[in-house]
Amino acid sequence: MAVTKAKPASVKSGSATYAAKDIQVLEGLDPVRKRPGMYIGSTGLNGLHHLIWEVVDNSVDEAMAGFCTRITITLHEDGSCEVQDNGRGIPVDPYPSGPHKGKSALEVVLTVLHAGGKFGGEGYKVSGGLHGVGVSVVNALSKKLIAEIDRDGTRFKQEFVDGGKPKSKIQKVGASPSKTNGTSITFYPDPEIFASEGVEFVARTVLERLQTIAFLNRDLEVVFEDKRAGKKDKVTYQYKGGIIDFVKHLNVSRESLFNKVASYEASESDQTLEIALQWNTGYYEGIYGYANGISTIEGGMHVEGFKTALTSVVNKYARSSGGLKEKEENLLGEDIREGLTAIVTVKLREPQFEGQTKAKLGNVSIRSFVQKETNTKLEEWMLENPTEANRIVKKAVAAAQARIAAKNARNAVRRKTALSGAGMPDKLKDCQSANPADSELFIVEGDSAGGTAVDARDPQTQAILPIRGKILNVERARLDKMLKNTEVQALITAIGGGVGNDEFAAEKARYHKVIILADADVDGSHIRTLLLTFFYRQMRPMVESGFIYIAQPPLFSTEVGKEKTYLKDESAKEKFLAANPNHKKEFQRLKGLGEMDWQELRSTTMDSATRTLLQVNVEEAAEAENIMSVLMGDDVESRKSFIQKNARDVRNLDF
Ligand code: 0RA
Repeated sequence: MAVTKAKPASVKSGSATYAAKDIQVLEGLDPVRKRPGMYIGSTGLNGLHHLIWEVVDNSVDEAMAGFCTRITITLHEDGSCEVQDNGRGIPVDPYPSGPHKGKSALEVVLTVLHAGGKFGGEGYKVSGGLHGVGVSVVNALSKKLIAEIDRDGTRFKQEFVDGGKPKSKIQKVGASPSKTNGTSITFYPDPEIFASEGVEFVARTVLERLQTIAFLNRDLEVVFEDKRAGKKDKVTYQYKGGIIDFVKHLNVSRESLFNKVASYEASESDQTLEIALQWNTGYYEGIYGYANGISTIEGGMHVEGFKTALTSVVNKYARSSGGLKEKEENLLGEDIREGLTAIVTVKLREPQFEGQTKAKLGNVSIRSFVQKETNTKLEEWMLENPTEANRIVKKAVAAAQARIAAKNARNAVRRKTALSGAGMPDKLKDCQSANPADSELFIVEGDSAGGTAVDARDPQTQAILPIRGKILNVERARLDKMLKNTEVQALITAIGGGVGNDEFAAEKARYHKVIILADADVDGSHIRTLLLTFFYRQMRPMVESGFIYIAQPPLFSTEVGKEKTYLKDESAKEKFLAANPNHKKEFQRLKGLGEMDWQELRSTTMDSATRTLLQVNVEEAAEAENIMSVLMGDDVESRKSFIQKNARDVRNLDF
């Protein structure tokens, strides 16, 4: 999912003694309430959860600085979120002079934008950075916030209301209940700010993030407690192995190539790296990059440096061990990365986040650092672990052979297309328009549904290609096999932009909407997943251009009088029942496209005036690829449990 990020914080070194005077002061909180999106990305659910990340990141910073071993996140029954840590406690001493004279440091941290330890604190060598817009932003967007600080045996408390207004000065409320220092921030998100999607936190979203934080911060204890009505849950994450455990966790559902996880770390002046990697017997690569604890889904310099060195180290080893003969070509990076799971986490000052979603690390200096360290440390690891190293080489050689086979298969398809001239596949019912911008191609599962779709279409702009899903469905194999499938060949010819990652040209595509129309059952979602993986792998520009869609045939039907009414999904059904409280007729759960006649298929699913389409983005297509590796992997148990878990709402299988 695309996450919009706020401005990265900068880190400067300052004086050795940290006191209130060191906290720099920029501005009040009004701008935050005026333009919340600027600070937390959005005011939807993403933005709401951003408030938690913001507060937690402060505690994580305290942990990174070596002062905190446990962070507890509690979702309270009254809708608030509490983040508690056993760090040093936010300073409470009053400002001796200046515009904030007399105010406590705590109050300034919570009421002044960009104030905080990150700007000048000696203890904060490396900052969480990206989320570091400051906890004052959380205060600004909360209807109430309570800060409780334990320092040197005393409990301090200060409360804020209505977007960060202090209710009173900081108070000493007695002795600390426990002997340790620490900070607790309890905030109530302002429902007026988060009006569009509400203020209810989603436990699963929080859990996922907290688990990642625990993996990235070895040994840090991260406790989650859900105390909300009907939700009771308590989970503790703590990993002695850190990112080694992270890699094992990512590979649990897969069959690993060997048991060991390679890992190394390094640091130089202002930057550090930690890398862990392992291969599985699958075909996909998963390199997960982090910079200062922030996920860099678009990659960046750290990941580039890692990939470059990995390619060179493995080739060097392959040559010297005889795994690769003298006359054979070098292995490509993609061959070596097949089945690789890796965590590349770096910490640095002033991280530059670039790219569409500000999730790509731009600092050039980190590339050579990661490359240099990987070159020496990974080579050492391979020399010390020859059994594992030889397996890596063997797998990469097999991947290279498969790559060459796939290329030959693509060339064969291309030659065939060229021989038959502009000849379109027999199965394709093309549209009359020759303008790609208003042409749509429906890929329809099954010949019979294909026939109905032909009747239902607008022949001017809508083309139909029936595809027999079963054929794809049974193949547990690489994409090169998929290319040998005649249905897929027809698809390539119909789209007309070529095939393969280097050659595909979206500007030659004959349709700017390619719409997958499959049944709402397990087979249907399997086919969707396969096709999405195919587009992601072989026609990625189609996905990047937003040309790939998923049709949304209705899930339910019911009768109103003599008329059949179709309802898109569960929420449409609920809305319908709310509007028709006396409706007694049953609801049918629609499984197949075959249950509708052509008029119904047209109005519910195909007619551009009345249908809804899901546009597929790159991350969703990438996720389909992950799902495919679970569906097609050798681990029967996780495949079974995955299908069972997702069978209730088969649409989940897509994303
Ligand atoms: C600035 C200085 C010091 C601690 C902190 C900030 C701090 C901030 C947060 C936010 C959440 N938990 C936190 N824990 C600590 C150090 C003050 C000193 O020298 O004692």
